Amino acid sequence: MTKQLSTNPKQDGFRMPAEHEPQSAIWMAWPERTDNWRYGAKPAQATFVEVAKAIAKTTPVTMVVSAEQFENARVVLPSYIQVLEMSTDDSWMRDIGPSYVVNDHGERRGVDWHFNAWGGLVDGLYFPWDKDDAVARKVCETLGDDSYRAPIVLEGGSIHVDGEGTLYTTEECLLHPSRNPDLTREEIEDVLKANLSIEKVIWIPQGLYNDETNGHVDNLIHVVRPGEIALTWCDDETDPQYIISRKAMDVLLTETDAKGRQIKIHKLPMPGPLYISEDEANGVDVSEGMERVPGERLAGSYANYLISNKHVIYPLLDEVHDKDVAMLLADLYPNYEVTGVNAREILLGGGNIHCITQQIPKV
Ligand code: KQY
Repeated sequence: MTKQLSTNPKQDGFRMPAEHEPQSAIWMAWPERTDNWRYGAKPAQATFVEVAKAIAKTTPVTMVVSAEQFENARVVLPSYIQVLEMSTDDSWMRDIGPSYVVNDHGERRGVDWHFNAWGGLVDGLYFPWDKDDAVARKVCETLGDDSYRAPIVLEGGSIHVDGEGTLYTTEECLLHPSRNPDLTREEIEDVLKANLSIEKVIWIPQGLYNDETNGHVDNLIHVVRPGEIALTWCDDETDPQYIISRKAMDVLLTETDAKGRQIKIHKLPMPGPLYISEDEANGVDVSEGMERVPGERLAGSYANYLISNKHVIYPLLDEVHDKDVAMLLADLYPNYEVTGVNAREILLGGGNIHCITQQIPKV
């Protein structure tokens, strides 16, 4: 029987591993909402199938899906992808799934953050979000793992850890009035330290331009390995991303990580800039939280890739840069496989490959 624990991971000797550490599975959630995914979510579903197939080259994948879509998902996904019925409000497993922690005795537990659809009643993207909020606990329950109900609103995509004591996040998201308005920066740091056993938080001022998550860090940077960061870069001074990336670089160059290392930065080109077309915008049902206006700037980033058991799965977003990014990633990750998946449909929904996946560490 699994338990919801009333202690915290740090006092119990558990820490959050980095994404490059061994994983036993990747979990995803099937896209369905027609006010987020165009044309009845069919193009997005086809993309999720491709992402799942790519990940499954090195890591088993579980796809959770509603009762209504179970039959369809089972048919279009290959038999080696596990399909499991579970209710969700949308399909961003990075944000609704558990952040797993492990100890030195080969045990793992889930951290189940409060989820409020990226901003609750202040500037959230949909209502209600109770099914999403219940997902982390259900994942842990299904895997037979105990969990902690962490006392703050947080999405998994708003943090990156290096597994050696450092956590990267953005002020824009974690200090946003729609997340934990009653907590100070120091109080939020204390919760992160208690729940992930990190020692140092590196606060990057802002996330990617026009990101509807209030600047998730996983859409701006990725941790390549402890002490090394891939950062979305923009050389066009007239682009709003220019100053955002520079400010991020300033912080990363000024700070040292939890082990006292100077941080090495690898620049990732920015795709585009990319915009939503009229046809793409018109394919989405109208809703209050998620506006899709033709011509609007999309929050496209190559940093939104997944690392899974010596395999990097990255989004193909712009023919001008896709191949260079593959070469760059191959350089950054020697002895890793690098797979690109055409990811425009995920981008149209507001995120990318990292946002729709959640790793379960191997113990
Ligand atoms: O982590 C993410 N990028 C989730 C984005 C949610 C967008 C909903 N339209």
